[in-house]
Amino acid sequence: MSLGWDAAWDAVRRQADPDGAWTPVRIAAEHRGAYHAIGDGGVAWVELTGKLYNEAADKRALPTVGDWVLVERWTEALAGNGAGIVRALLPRRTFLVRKAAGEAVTPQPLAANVDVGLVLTSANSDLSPARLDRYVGLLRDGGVEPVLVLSKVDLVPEPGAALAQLRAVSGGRVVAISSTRGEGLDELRALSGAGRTTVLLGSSGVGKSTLLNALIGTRQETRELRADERGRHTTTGRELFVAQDGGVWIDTPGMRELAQWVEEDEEEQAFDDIMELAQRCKFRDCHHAQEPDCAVRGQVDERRLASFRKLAAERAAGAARQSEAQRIATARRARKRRIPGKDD
Ligand SMILES: Nc1nc2c(ncn2[C@@H]2O[C@H](COP(=O)(O)OP(=O)(O)OP(=O)(O)O)[C@@H](O)[C@H]2O)c(=O)[nH]1
Ligand SMILES: [Mg+2]
Ligand SMILES: [Zn+2]
Repeated sequence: MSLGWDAAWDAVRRQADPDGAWTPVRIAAEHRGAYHAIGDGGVAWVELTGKLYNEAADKRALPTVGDWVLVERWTEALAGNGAGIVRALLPRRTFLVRKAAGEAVTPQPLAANVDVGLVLTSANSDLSPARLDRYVGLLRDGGVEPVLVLSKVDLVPEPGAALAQLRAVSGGRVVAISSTRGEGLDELRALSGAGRTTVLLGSSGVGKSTLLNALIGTRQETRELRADERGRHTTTGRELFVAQDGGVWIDTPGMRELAQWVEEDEEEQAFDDIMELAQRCKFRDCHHAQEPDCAVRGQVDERRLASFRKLAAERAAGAARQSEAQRIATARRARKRRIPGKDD
């Protein structure tokens, strides 16, 4: 097993489990209350104890994709004999959390222990610097260096101008790729590679899963898009994959989980200027109303600001409704998708 495990992780593990009674495994996918974990011997179900679950103040205290956890009954779980039991969550080296853009929505963990963050934007659609900037911010806040990727360059005659725009956003590395032609993939493989963990981020339809398929040949569902269509959601959950070369990759669903950011792309673009100004507000959750050191108030038309506030409020309410609906749907699915062997 490598999956990114190294001597430093071993030291952390010995602190949490001096007797070495538990097995370190990595969370590969989340299903409310239960997880797929990957470790020595393969993939199996693991579960939290009620105690761990109840003691968690919010989702950040619970395992998420990419986390290292110590489990009991791993061998049994591998044999399909119930789920392994998560006894400890090892401290994260890096941690990506979606913070609510304006309103008080609880923080949503995206991935843990990521080394490289690829932010994709496709060459054949409008580039939103404000949106890219938010991904870059999310990665940097989590301790991860962003790499901006211009995808589908096979669809445009000249990507030069778009690449220059991307460089202006991050000041970091920018890579042009075509998954269909295989261009730029070696550069991405060189960034990732054995023991490193790379997360793919970006709006729905930019080609994250297609890239992953091209890189590691995992069968990730992709969807054919009509030429004029903006992306629709295909990938439905975050999931961790291991490449032949030992590199670890985390695919994410475009904007479904990040609903509050860009569910309504068009609407948001109408407020790009406000979003950009808002980055200089003193408070991250500034409502641009009475807050001190607001960079927006007074800079834009008051009526536009009012509709922006309205949109932000609607979106917060929508996100709350959606997460409740999601909770119910996932609980239902989890009940159906019983852990093999557990209840038989
Ligand atoms: N021409 C061309 N099409 C591509 C390329 N990469 C992806 N596509 C197409 O773009 C569409 C969307 O690709 P996906 O990989 O499903 O996009 P995604 O980012 O995973 O989308 P979500 O899972 O919804 O977040 C598919 O029809 C792909 O075939 C590319 O390099 N060139
Ligand atoms: Mg996908
Ligand atoms: Zn403000």
